[in-house]
Amino acid sequence: MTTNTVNEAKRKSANDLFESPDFYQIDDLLTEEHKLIRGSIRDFVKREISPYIEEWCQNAHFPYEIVKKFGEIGAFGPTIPQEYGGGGLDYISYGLIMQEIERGDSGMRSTASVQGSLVMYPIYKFGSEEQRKKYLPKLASGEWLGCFGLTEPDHGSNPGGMVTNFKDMGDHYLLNGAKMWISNSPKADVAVVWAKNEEGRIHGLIVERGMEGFSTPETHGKWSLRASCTGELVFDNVKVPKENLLPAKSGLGAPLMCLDSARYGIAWGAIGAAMDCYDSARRYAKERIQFGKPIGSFQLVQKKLAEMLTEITKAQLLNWKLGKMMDEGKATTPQISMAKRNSVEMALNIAREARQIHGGMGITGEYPMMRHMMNLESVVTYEGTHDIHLLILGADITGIPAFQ
Ligand code: TGC
Ligand code: FAD
Repeated sequence: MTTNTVNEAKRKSANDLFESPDFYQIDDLLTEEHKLIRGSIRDFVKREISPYIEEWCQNAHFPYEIVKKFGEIGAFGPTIPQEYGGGGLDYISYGLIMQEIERGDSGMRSTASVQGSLVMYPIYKFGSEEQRKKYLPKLASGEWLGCFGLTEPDHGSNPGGMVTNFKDMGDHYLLNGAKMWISNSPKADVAVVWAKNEEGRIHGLIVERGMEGFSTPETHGKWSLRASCTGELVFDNVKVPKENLLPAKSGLGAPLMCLDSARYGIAWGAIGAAMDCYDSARRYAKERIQFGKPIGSFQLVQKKLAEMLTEITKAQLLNWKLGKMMDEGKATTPQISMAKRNSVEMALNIAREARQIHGGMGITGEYPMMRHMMNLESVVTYEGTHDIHLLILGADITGIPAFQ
């Protein structure tokens, strides 16, 4: 990309005209507080993300300064109680925050959802009171950045097979192994790491940057989530203090509970990416003239736009209901899988169709579709692949797990 093209992309994204569709008056289901929260995050994205995101992605740059800014606007741990620095908000608010941030960029939403759902949530849910007090306020404010280490080089969809392990050495634990594909890892101050003890039981451990034998090499060359940093976690005889073990829950169910919360956030986030693509396509269809008319006057273009709006509206309603069930503590893992899977597939389809409406211009950084599309190729894989979520639903429907 030439400097001129980057500048043009910056100029366009700086002038962020985004308007969200609300075809079924779903705003009527939101409280005034929900709308205020959504508005403030939308303004933040227009001010702090849209003007720069194209350049960050083109240069594969993670803007570390965004961490503190996310802390200031309450994007980290919105559902964690206020006494620990969280927002004390409901799950609809959490969803709306993820939706607005991912409307800006999925990589930015990754930074926020890992910190809230995968780092703060396990410390809050499974941590001791001392751990909560030590870590949560600093993570909520963005003073510290966290990451979540579950996936390993040979164990992605099947985390239960993990080989990362720790031994009880009397006054400390000795941690060995490696994690791969870890969002935030190269810059993280704190890692929540899942590892097996000598009996093969999975536990969560809090590992801090600076512990001897702990390193976080960055993964380069991604075509997706280029504004998010991704890396490994390598543990070479790391001495972890005993007070860093999360005491309240062990077993694979503990990290899977965290994933429920993060997958819920992704279900909303992906709608944000879809809305951004739809909004750009709607605008372009009215402005772009071919054969003497706006391309939006052709039936084939209208079909694309009508189908996009239909799918966004269906996903909005599904997510809103899921949010209510989350607040009531009734949402099940398969219900969350259905929403994550539906939203991401819907967003990917809309990104592709919206790209087509923009013709050749659609492949440039002047418009957001290619960036969203490439980002969504990670979103459809992480937090459980599209097919794993289908199998979670299949197991729920039939009572027969088909994972192996
Ligand atoms: P399975 O036998 O089904 O379950 C093992 C144990 O866990 C219990 N359990 C749960 N407990 C609480 N909440 C849940 N949601 C639970 N789901 C299961 C279950 O009852 C059982 O307990 P027990 O006491 O009987 O042992 O486990 P399985 O090994 O057959 O695996 C099932 C499977 C494949 C669905 C699961 O492992 C899975 O979800 N795999 C996908 C892995 C995944 O999603 N990884 C994500 C890594 S993190 C990430 O991608 C972050 S990206 C973030 C970003 O940048 O935004
Ligand atoms: P595999 O598990 O090897 O799957 C490969 C293919 O096989 C997939 O299509 C899958 O659906 C299919 N497959 C596997 N098992 C079955 C089966 N039983 N039946 C049918 N099909 C099957 N992980 C973390 O722990 N923390 C993070 O912060 C994190 N961030 C990530 C960021 C990015 C950008 C990416 C790309 C990944 C991240 N991940 C993270 C890892 C992510 O969760 C895994 O990539 C994902 O769970 C899939 O694992 P895998 O890549 O090893 O694929």
